[in-house]
Amino acid sequence: MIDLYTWSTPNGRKVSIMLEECGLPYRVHPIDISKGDQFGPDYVAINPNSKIPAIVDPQGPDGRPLALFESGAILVYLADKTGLFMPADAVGRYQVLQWLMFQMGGIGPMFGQTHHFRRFAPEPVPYAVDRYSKETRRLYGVLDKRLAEVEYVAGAYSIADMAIYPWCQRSDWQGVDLAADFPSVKRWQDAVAARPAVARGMAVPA
Ligand SMILES: N[C@@H](CCC(=O)N[C@@H](CS)C(=O)NCC(=O)O)C(=O)O
Repeated sequence: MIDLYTWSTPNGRKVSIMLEECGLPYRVHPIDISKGDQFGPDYVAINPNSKIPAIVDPQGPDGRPLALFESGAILVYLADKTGLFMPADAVGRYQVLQWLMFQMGGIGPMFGQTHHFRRFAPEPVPYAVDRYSKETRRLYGVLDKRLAEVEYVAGAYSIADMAIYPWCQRSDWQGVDLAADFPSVKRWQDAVAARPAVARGMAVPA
């Protein structure tokens, strides 16, 4: 059984969505990042970067336990392990990886900064709010254009959708009205939300 170390954030939920979609048995270990659990020595031994999520698969590719951190790497690993949510053909695989990297290098860090400066910064920093809010809207624009052309970000439903979706669930934190401003993202968001495995994954940790 896979051990999942996670918390109730978009990066954690990407992985619980994928585990639910694949039907892989897993055990949840909540790492309360508001209390500093990510810095405990037992967790640092699994993820030296002290961030959630991480997994330990007792049955790694060589039959030995494998510990993995970085949510994008975990999603690729689970897709390779199961043969699910990643196309077998090379072009399709690179399309998925492209949009996964768009999330990992763009949406995740930029939306994360928007959340920080709009909600959690101890003092108002108008320059940062403006900078990250603008970049968030720009990224939504790229996504909206893409989703006006295809049903899911890489064509068929894949780990790229699972990576992006939890970040879009916090559009209110970003000051973004998806229905009004990014209708194709909203259409896609509703389609992803309707998947029972996504609803279960978004509820982890309980
Ligand atoms: N690139 C990493 C980012 C992970 C990350 O930033 N996790 C946040 C929660 S969403 C975290 O653990 N924060 C705790 C901290 O910064 O101390 C990934 O995708 O796994």
